Amino acid sequence: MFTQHLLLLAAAALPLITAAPAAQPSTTTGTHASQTNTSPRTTHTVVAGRPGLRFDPENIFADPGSIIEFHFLPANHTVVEASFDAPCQPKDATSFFAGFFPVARPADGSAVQSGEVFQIEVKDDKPIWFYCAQDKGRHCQSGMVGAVNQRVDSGKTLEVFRAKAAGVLGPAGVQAQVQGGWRGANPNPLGGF
Ligand SMILES: [Cu+2]
Repeated sequence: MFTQHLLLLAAAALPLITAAPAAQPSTTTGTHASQTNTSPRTTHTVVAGRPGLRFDPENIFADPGSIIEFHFLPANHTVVEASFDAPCQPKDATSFFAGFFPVARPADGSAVQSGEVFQIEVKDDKPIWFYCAQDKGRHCQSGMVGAVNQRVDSGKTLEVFRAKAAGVLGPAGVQAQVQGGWRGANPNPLGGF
């Protein structure tokens, strides 16, 4: 009886001991006040630029409150939020934009990634569409696009989005500044390798 009581106490204390630290707080204004809570968050790592002109994974399912953390491989990728109907342009003035991440490709072929990452918070269960806006090589039009929480039964799927992107004639668009997320030191330099 006494042992059982102790176990219950231990179990009750456990979440306090093992709670993971919250994601890095955003330095942008506005929407990240909820990050001051202490609940653990799931972080989904997405690598830009592997394999080839792709995000990996490019089709993410993430609960509201979780974090998508973008890592950047050579050569000079970015990530921007689009609308489903216009794949290579920012969705609107508030769409997230990570800025560019120039990373030199080592001569010996070893794996490297940017010393910085970009994090966004998944605020609800609505689909999020994104693309790489690097115009040298036309990354968006070449298929460097991705989705968070696509609805596979809606007709608005990643494959349809990619096909729309392939038909974009003009250059891909960016925002005037990094916004809509947190850009900072890479907390997991081997993430995605
Ligand atoms: Cu790219």
